[in-house]
Amino acid sequence: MGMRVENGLVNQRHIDDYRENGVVVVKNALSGEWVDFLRGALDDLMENPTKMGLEYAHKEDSTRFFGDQYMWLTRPDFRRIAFESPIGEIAGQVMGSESVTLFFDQVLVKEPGAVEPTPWHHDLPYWMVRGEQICTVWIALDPIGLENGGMKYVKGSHKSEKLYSPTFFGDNANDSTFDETRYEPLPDVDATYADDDFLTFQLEPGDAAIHHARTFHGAPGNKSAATRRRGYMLRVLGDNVVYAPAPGQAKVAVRPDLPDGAPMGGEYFPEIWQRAGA
Ligand SMILES: O=C(O)CCC(=O)C(=O)O
Repeated sequence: MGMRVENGLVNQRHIDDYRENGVVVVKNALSGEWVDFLRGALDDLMENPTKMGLEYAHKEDSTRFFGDQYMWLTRPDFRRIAFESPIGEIAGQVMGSESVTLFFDQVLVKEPGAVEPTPWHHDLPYWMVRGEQICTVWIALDPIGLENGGMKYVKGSHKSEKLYSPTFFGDNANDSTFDETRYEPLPDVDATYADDDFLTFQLEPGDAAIHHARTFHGAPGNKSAATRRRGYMLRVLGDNVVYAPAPGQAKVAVRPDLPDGAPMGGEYFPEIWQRAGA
């Protein structure tokens, strides 16, 4: 693993596709060594969740649907992934930013038989930030397709500035403070869009799907009998992203010591990548 080098994984097609569709896949974003390292960290985390850890499964016939967030704050293994893996650089190249700031890390694991879907939503209304260069790098740690809960995206949905209410995940009221909301609910996405408006991908371990914070996305449950669906997410900020706390956003582990409207940064939101020469 070692030191990060400027990698050649991102080309102009990735940048153009991300801009046009609001999502793009970078194949083999992480090496097999990183995938093994992440899987090991995740195994341990599932036994020892942080205080942000949650069990989302709520249906009687479901299996485990586990999530956790902000792991890097307390765990050296997740800190290492955030700071030393190529993920930050890949995000910076795809977004076209001068630098990348770590917002937070997250995992979501749907074990075979975890039937709960991930409801359609977009991320920005959940988050205490405002800006254009905000994205998620979603890393597959298993072979993942629609059958075992692969994500679906609405092509180009990031282009509208309009924001919609956050949606509960797994019916679990603990995952947020959505007591007030400023936005109307997201329309019925499945009914509103045509088949060719949706993008889905077959991901292999180490592949990264990068989506813009306004892109609509959701996922079915894991209907596979044997294939786990482990996803690791790094949520990152490019240039000109500011702190924008508001009612109705998701619960967070830490807040920046900043006034509303100040550029995001500080010890809990560190820079993880800078463009060479920037
Ligand atoms: O992994 C999932 O099912 C949902 C992930 C998600 O919503 C996200 O990465 O923003």
